[in-house]
Amino acid sequence: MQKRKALITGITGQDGSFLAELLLAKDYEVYGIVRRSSSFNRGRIDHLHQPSEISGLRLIYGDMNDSSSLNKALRTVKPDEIYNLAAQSHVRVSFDIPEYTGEVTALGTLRMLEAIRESGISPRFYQASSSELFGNTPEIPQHETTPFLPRSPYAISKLFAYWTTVNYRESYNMFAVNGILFNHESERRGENFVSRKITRSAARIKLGLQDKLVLGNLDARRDWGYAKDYVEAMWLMLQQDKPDDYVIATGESHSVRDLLDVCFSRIDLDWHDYVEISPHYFRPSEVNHLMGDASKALRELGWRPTINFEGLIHIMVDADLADLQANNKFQDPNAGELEYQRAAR
Ligand code: NAP
Ligand code: G4F
Repeated sequence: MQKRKALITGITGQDGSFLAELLLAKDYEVYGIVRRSSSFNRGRIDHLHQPSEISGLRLIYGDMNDSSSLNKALRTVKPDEIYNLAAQSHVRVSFDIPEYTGEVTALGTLRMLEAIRESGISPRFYQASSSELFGNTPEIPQHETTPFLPRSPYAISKLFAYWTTVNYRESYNMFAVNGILFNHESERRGENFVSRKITRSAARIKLGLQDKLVLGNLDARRDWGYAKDYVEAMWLMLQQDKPDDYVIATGESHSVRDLLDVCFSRIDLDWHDYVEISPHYFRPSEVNHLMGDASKALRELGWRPTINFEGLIHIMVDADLADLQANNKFQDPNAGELEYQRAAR
């Protein structure tokens, strides 16, 4: 029997790497679109990229801002499923580069949907929508019918992508779905998102590599889950009889302060001794409280999270400690600190 073929945009990111692992384990042929970068950007998928004849993973150069590369990828791969995970995904950064964020995150999705329409094939399409769509809605918890109130160029770009996906489903009868995923993290999370910034810094502080951690708003509340659980939900959405949109969340919310408590107590330190607050890390407009109601996903997809908040933060800080120790990054206390502080936005 022919293997099913999946095409993943954003395969080099946190979710792309976990999704590629999941699909390879399900015996898919996996194709990933990667963009050219001056420094190596495949650290998260290196372990999967053995000779492709063995691993079933193949990488193709392309970019969400380059329609012809998307058209070509569809023509050559002819995928059964497409997972559109590529985005400029950092909310704070989207205020600095709003136009670029819109290009990649909003128009990039439109380009991919148009490429599908023009290709003459009928792959199932997953769009990486976000709880940021809900913004500062007064409704808590948020579910599929909660009105959207986006608060950043990122969220507005994702709103465009969300409605474009719905529109292509309704207008062209495409199997196109939105996964409205709440925050999900892991040991592979980018180091400038708050969870990983905290776990990485805590591990560095524990090993004497860093003496302070500078953060922004500690009162923001998020519904944080484990990325590995969430990619399973993406796949499930594309296995249904009919296309629909689903909220994926744990149903619990915690503040950034709670995250500091759990993380630092895991390594027997008191975060109050190390954390400083800087206006630099506040956003022009903040999303205060996100908490999702994933009961539709539980009912229709049979999906539920397996890792709770505390378990997630423990996985992350333990992995950061182990990584720093294994790579002897703790032997020179000054190495890389300045560079690290600058990069951790
Ligand atoms: P991530 O780690 O930031 O990964 C983003 C991916 O997009 C990377 O592979 C990146 O490539 C790629 N990309 C960026 N610009 C591109 C372009 N112009 N052309 C092609 N590829 C491009 O994000 P993530 O956390 O895995 O999230 C995956 C998706 O889910 C994103 O769309 C994000 O907005 C959305 N989402 C995430 C969460 C969450 O909590 N993680 C929640 C809801 C929705 P490089 O490696 O080359 O930079
Ligand atoms: O970790 P964050 O940067 O994630 P944010 O803004 O919630 O966005 C993430 O989740 C979305 C889903 O809801 C995704 F769509 C999006 O792609 C991304 O993955 O910030 C979380 C909270 C914010 O309220 C922020 O103000 O942490 C607060 N925070 C406080 N100090 C900080 C910092 N955030 C960052 N990145 N850095 C800080 O120093």
